[in-house]
Amino acid sequence: MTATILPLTQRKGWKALVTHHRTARKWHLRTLFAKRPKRGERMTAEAAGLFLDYSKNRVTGRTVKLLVELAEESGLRDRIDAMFRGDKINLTEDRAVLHVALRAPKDATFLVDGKNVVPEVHAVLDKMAEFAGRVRSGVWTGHTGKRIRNVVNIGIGGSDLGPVMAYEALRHYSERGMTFRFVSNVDGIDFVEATRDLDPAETLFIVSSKTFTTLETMTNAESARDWLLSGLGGDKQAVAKHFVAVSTNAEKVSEFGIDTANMFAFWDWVGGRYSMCSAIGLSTMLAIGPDNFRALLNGFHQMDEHFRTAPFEQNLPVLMALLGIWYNDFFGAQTTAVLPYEQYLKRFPAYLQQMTMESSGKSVTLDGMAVDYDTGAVYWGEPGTNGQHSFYQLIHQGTRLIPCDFIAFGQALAPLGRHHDILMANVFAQSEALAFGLTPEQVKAEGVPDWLVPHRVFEGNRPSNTILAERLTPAVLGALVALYEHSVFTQGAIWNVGSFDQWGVQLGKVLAQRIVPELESKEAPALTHDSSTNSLIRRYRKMKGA
Ligand code: G6Q
Repeated sequence: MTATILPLTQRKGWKALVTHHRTARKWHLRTLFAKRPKRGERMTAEAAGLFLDYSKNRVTGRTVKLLVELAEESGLRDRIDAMFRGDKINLTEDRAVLHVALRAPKDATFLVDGKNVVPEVHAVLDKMAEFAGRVRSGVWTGHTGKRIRNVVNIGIGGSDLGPVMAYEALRHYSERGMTFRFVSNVDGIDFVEATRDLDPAETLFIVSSKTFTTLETMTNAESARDWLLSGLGGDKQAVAKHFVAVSTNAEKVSEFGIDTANMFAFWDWVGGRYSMCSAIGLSTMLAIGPDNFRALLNGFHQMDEHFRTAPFEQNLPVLMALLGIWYNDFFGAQTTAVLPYEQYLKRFPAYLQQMTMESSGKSVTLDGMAVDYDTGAVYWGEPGTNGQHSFYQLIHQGTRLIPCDFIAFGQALAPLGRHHDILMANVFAQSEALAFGLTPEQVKAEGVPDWLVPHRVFEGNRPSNTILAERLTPAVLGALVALYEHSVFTQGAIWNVGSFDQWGVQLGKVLAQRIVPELESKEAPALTHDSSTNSLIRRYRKMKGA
């Protein structure tokens, strides 16, 4: 499929962009807007409840055309079709990549090895809904007959970040009579703090792990079992009423002591960081209820369909991906800031960090050749307006180019006096200031003394996207997450990197397992690491009195 596609920097579209960039880098957004007064109305696109204004980017219609041509030449259309067809596009793990099947309607067909997986997806969703209904209504009780009031999700990485983000984002829709906590870190503090005020008799643990072998998760799950049993008098039967599992590994689940009847399955064609629509979303469903969870899936599906069918020049994920490539590969931008003006989205940047950086943090192509261009940008961000009083200074006046994604909503979920207008005024003011800045003449006209002028000048020309939606609903959250998922996919297709493996994560899993016995052994172990690691291990053993 990729055989006929040239290496990126040899593609016609790439070369055309290199030439185009020689002129484009001299443009200023002030001039671009002055020349095309309707730019702000025209450079927009809309889908699945999201409105994208990309006019404050250092591009013209021609730039977008060239970028789209690059996408076409890079075989993006074929890649999209291959993903939706269930081809094993995760080459290094020989797996299909079908998170889109997790949010497909019942009558859809998605084939993995010739088998339609949609019925299984819906069977699990129905099982989750039935379970969530029983817990939320109090029919499912704990070992002592008490109602479940606390849910603790134990998982890490892809088995944690989606659930935490979605819970925080959709808190407005959540069952307020229940408490939701998320334990991920192997640092015992995470577990201790999450459970210190909970009554074991009212607590349900969801052990979420695709492999059910992840050291952090299994360590936390074991501590949870001890905590529960010591709180409930040691009767092992209690585990069945207080533990459920979300996993692809039934054998390990039952080895742990969880009845596989209380296991919610998913499949190897669901990548960890793309799994929040699978049973990994069980805590989300418990919090917001099955109907809202289905609305969330439907929002994802709307964006999936848009991505699959819309022409590239109107395709939100494709446009955002191409703009990212423009700054990353041609302007040398190293990072992208994601700035939600919505407190409920406070964990969204952290969630995106995994999705983008684990997927695009690659330096060889799918054929194993070293890339000679930059791949994944560093993603980071904080909710507005807090960031404005901290790191925005560097975005406005620093030496680095930091493209920003502003995310905001027309209506507040909890309207309070003038708050929302003030919040929104800040979003618009920031993107305006970043784009247009303040010239020395404008600063002088304010009566600023000459010596102070350079400090008060804002060069402007700092690009941003603004994403607006009516209201943060479950469906809009789904569309927003899918927007970034497909944007990452598009960039991966153009960079020709494997967006769906994570060997870097795998390495960490193996290395720590090797050192654990060296820290725990009674006898001083024979250490064969480098001199730094050896002496750190010795120092630690001394500190803990070993
Ligand atoms: C995600 C990664 C990684 C994974 C965690 C947890 O794409 O693969 O973050 O989700 O390492 O793995 P388990 O779900 O197997 O515990």
